[in-house]
Amino acid sequence: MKILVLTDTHIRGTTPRNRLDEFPTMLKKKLIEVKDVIEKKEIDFVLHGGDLFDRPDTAPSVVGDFIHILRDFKVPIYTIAGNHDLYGHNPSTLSRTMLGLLNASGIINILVPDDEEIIELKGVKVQLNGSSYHYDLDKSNRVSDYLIKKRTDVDYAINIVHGMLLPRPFPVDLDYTLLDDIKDTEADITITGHYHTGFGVKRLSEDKYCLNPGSLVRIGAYASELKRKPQVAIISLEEDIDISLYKLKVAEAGEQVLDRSQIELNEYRQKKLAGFVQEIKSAGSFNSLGLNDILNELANNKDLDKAIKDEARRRLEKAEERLV
Ligand SMILES: [Mn+2]
Repeated sequence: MKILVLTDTHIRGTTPRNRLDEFPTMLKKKLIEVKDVIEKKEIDFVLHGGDLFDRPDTAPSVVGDFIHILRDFKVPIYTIAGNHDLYGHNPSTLSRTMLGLLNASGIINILVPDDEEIIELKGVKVQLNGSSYHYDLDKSNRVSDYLIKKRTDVDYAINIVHGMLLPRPFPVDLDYTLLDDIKDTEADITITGHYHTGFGVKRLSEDKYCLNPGSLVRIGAYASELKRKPQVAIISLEEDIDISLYKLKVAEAGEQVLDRSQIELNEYRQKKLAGFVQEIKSAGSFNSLGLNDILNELANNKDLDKAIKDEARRRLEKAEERLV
C-alpha cells in the first residue's frame, strides 16, 4: 500500500505580499506535479495535514479551479481541518466553510479522532484517525489528540493531527507538543502539519514514526523559508514501513519566490519588538516572557496608562500572527 502525504497547501486566489511570483499559478503547478507523482508511484490514497485552504471562505471560482486538480488525483484524499480552514479557528464552523463543502460533496474526506477509517488494500489493513485543529490542542501538556489506540485487527495505524508537534523546544512563547511527549501513542505513524518548516521523518521508537514534510507553500518571509524546498512524503506499507521524501521539481529556489526586503523588514520588526518587550518589562515587574503572562500582567498593571496597554496588546497580537 502506498500513501502520499502533503500538508498546508493554503489554496488562495491572491499572491501574499511576501511572494515575488504568482502564487495561485505556482500552487497549481505544484499540485499537478503531485498528481504526476501519484500516477507514477501508483499511490493508493492521499493524506493531507490540514490548511487545505488559506481562508474558510475562499472564492468559489478559485475553489473550482483547484477541485479540478484534486479530482485528477483519482485517488481518495483524507484530511483534517487546519486553523486556516475554519472561521475564527473554530471547529464548529466547519459546515459553513469551503473545506466543509468539499467534505460534504465527497471530494475530500475529513478524518475524526474516535471513528477510525479502515482501508484494506493489497493485503494490508490500515486504520486512519485524525484530529482537526481546535483551541486546546498543544495547550498545557494536553497530548490526548496525539495518543490513539491501535485496533487489534489492523496491520498499521496512522494518526494525523493539525498540531504544533516539534522535535525540540521552540525558543519563543508558543503552545507546542514535543515528540518525546507522545511516545505512548499506538499509532505506527503520526503525521502533522501546521508547523510549516516541517521536520521530515523522525523515529519515536524502534518501529514508530513521526512525519511532517512541511508546508507545500512558502508564505512566511523568514530566512529559514529561503532555504526550504517544498516536498511531499511517500509512505510504503508492506512487511515494514518505508517513508521517503520527494522534493517538488517545479518549486523554485527560495530567492526566486520570496521577497528578501520583506524578510529583512520582518527581522527588523522582530528586533524592535524584542526591545519594546524589554522596555515594558523594566516598567513593571514581569516575571516571564510568555505572551499570555505579559497580557495578564499588562491588564493588572496600574502604572501604565491605557494607550500604552492598548498599543502593547496590538503589537503582541501582530507578533503572534507572524508566528502562525
Ligand atoms: Mn498552515
